[in-house]
Amino acid sequence: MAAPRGERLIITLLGRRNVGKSSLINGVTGQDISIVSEIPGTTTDPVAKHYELIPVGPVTFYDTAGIDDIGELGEQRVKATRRVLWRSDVVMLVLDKETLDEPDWNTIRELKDMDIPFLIVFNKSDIYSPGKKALGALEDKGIPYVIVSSKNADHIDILKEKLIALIPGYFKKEMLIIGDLIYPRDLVICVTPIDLSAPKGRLILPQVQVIREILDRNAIAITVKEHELREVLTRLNQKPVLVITDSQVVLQAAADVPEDIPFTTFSTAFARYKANLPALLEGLQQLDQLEAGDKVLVAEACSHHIECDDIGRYKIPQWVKDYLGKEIQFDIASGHDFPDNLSEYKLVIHCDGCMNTGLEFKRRIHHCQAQGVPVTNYGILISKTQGLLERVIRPFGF
Ligand SMILES: Nc1nc2c(ncn2[C@@H]2O[C@H](COP(=O)(O)OP(=O)(O)OP(=O)(O)O)[C@@H](O)[C@H]2O)c(=O)[nH]1
Ligand SMILES: [Mg+2]
Repeated sequence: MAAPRGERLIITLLGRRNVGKSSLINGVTGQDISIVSEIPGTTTDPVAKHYELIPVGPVTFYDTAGIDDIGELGEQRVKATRRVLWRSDVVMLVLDKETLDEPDWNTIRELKDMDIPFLIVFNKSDIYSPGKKALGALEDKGIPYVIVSSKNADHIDILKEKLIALIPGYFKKEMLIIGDLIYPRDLVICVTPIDLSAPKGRLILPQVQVIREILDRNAIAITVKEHELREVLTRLNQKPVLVITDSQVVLQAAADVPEDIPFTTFSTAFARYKANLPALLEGLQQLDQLEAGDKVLVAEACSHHIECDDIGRYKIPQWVKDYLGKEIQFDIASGHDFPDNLSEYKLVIHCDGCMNTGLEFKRRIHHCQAQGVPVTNYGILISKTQGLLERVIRPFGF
């Protein structure tokens, strides 16, 4: 079964033109996916290849255009490569020469700044050997490297091992969404509104993941729409250990759940699981400081979810205006285009990141913090505007 996009590890091959990025993707996956040629600049657009990396699971390899591409088109290609970089969980920086020069060190610095784990791959070992000085410098800095030949399939197995060693804990399922709050046979109620903006014929990914986690814990998941919540609570002969609701109906759901039953929202749970809940709570404090005319950026991780579109464009601005009683200016950033320069914004309100891997969400938080711009997310902001923030963060010990 295909893994949901938000759960796929993204591994990107980065490097100058002609170093053998495409050959390596073909070598690692054992398939001829990317076109290989001796002409520099063969790969123009990022190419995604889904692959089952044992024992990690489903991953996506991204082949990219050379980062030294030139001319107007070249510049656009480099930009496209950068966009992929933002979403990458792990990077393989491919080189095909003995020494590391200034541009290589700049790329290394950039990857470090972006907090992306990376591996240096010296490719084409059949025709040269990386110099002692270069290897010594990498060792001194604790940067992992591997020496391979995609042509002869030399050391591709070692490359895979080193790659797996870099994979963040998040993907190794070391973290839980709500599983740490529940025990076997516990009852958990999930409140999932089905309105016009809900996707046809299915639940959204965070809801599915939570239900799965409840079942994995041998607990009992009851899924209801907000209208049935009150009735279900009266029909149960046991108190649920948690009620978790979609943020959009948090006000209505909270009114139906007695105060002594732990109550939260999917997005609060996901902010803790995937992002950085303390940082998002800190960013949220800025809401009360906003003045009329201030600019706020609403950022969506994906551009194709009608349900998110509606929340970001209409509901969030309205809730904020109602809460503050002030006219605030809203800009929208959608998909993988997250602005480099955030200086004009007083606050960034990010979507809950269901399609983002944890790292991309964290990286964006980091990016906002580096520029001194407070950042928060949809779900906890909505809870605050409805006066329910304290209640939804309480189950997590805040
Ligand atoms: N000798 C040798 N040649 C290699 C090796 N890997 C790739 N090549 C050759 O290097 C050239 C470039 O390979 P590609 O895989 O197209 O390189 P790329 O980095 O994807 O290049 P662009 O898409 O143009 O940026 C081709 O002629 C390959 O056959 C290797 O391990 N050894
Ligand atoms: Mg290529």
